[in-house]
Amino acid sequence: RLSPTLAAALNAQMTNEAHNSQIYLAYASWASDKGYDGIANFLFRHANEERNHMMKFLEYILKRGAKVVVTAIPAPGHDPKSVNDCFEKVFKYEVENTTSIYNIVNMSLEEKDWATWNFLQWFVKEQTEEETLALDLLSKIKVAGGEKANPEALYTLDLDLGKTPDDA
Ligand code: OFO
Repeated sequence: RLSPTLAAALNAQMTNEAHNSQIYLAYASWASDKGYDGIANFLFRHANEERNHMMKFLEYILKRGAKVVVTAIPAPGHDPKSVNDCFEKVFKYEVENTTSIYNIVNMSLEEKDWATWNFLQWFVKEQTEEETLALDLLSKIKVAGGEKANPEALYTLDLDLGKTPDDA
């Protein structure tokens, strides 16, 4: 059985994942409105991934005999100012999420709850991949000299992201 401390932390993390899903939904809608259909497509798919993460936490909490607490999800905040700003923010949120997951990994270690420790390793790997992806997209925009300097590079990025396959 999960300790009350770990159950609370995992429930909070479940809400974090739902919050990230809302952020990606908002950014995807923003990108679509700006005519960046590929970027929107990528962000909509990512919103689904975050929702799947939320479900993984929910199912794990239930499986370990603790209570799932579904709460309100904070609003996503302001729209990005540009594509660069969008991916800067995405990277920032992913780093925050990684920190939050590492904290729970640490708690599970302290409690010697190896099942939870093991469950979280999937997320440790996933966060590394998501941070790398966001950094990679940011550097593609920057190498091209920023979106203002080179709208064609942005156009290519938009096309590429429209083709990125689902991976969650
Ligand atoms: Fe849930 O992986 Fe991003 O935040």
